[in-house]
Amino acid sequence: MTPELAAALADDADRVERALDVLLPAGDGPESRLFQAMRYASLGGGKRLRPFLALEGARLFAVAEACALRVATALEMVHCYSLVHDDLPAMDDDALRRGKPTVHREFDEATAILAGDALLTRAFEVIADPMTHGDAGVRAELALQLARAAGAEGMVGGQMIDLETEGSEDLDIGAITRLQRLKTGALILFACESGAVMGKAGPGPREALRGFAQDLGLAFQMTDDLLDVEGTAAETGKAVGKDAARGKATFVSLLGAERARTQARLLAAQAAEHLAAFGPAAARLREVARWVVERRS
Ligand code: GRG
Repeated sequence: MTPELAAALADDADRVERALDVLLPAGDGPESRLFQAMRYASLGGGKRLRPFLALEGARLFAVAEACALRVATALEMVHCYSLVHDDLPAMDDDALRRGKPTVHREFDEATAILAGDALLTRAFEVIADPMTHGDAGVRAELALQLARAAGAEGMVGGQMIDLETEGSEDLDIGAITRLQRLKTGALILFACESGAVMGKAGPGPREALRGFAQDLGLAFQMTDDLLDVEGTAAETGKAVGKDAARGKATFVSLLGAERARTQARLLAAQAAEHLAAFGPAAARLREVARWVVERRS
């Protein structure tokens, strides 16, 4: 990663951290345990890739930073909720996430379910708030797109396919690609396109960002599959070797590590090409595509 990209990622991560701190107050009374769990799930960890994509996308259209930050932070809340629920005993039953005990291990299962629910709903509360954007039509479109990305025809649908097909021998590359487009790709697509929604961009730039996101999402997932095979828990902050242990078909199990790596790099390069028309303004997005496939966490 170039020092410029590292600084930009760190800077935006810091902004998101501070926004999460404000938007997820500690709370008091008997429900304070819920607020603590929401904060535990969201603060102090993660690469903050999705918010970075949203903030950088918004910069292409000169969207007000405060508006973009609220959308980026809401998106991160949805992502954090998905991690909390994915780690539950009924799903992946994981003990480690972002280098610390998962929410149900640190608190308890019921609290983890509620914290996930409350993060998801808080995200939509943030998007719908007039402070996020002065134009109610833009707020409605953001809510619609985020709901589609996160719901049954997006991330949650992808998770269902994942659970249903676990251990199945029949999954081919087309089926895995579809699963991952929903499970991880849909939220990455929202991240990349949300700036164009906030900036009321025309169909050309929106299509370019969608193309970028689709290739980036797959490259991201291929790298995630590679890290599950080749990474360590110390690097990734989560358990590794899980896919093979569960007999999951992944890009790596189907293509082999070397082809998956080559394919991920090709997709990252292709992702960057979609942004040609933005010129130097999209340099950081192009750079982040390169980093996504070389990352170790
Ligand atoms: C349970 C509703 C529900 C959805 C689960 C996205 C998802 C669907 C589960 C996350 C589990 C997982 C390992 C998915 C594969 C790729 C992925 C999304 C990894 C985690 O994202 P990163 O690497 O995590 O951006 P950080 O911690 O850096 O934010």
